[in-house]
Amino acid sequence: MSKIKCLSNSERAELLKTIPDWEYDEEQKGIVTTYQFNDFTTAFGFMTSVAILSEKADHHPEWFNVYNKVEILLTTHDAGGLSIRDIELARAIDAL
Ligand code: HBI
Repeated sequence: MSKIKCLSNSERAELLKTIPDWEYDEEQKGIVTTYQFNDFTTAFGFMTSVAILSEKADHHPEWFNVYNKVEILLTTHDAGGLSIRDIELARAIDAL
C-alpha cells in the first residue's frame, strides 16, 4: 500500500471549508466534531452506521460517547496527521 501523506497547510485550509461542522485540532493533528442526538439509543445507532462506513473505508474514528453526545476525532495514524482519508470519512459521516 502506498504511504498515505499528510495534507499541506494550504490543502487543509481549502478542504476544511467543505466540511464546515469540523475543525482542525492542532494538538491531536486531526479534525473534530460533536453530534448531539435525542437520546442514547439514537446516538448509538449513529455510531453503528459510522462503524459500517469506517470498515468499508478501512479508516476508523477515535470517538467518545456519553448519553446522546458523540465526539469524533479523525486523524490518519499511518500518516501521523491529517490526510485526505479523514476529509473523505468526515463527508461520508455528515451525509448519514
Ligand atoms: N484508521 N484513522 C485511521 N488511521 C489509519 O492509519 C488507519 C485506520 N484504519 C485502518 C488502517 N489504518 C489500516 O490501513 C492499517 O494501516 C491499520
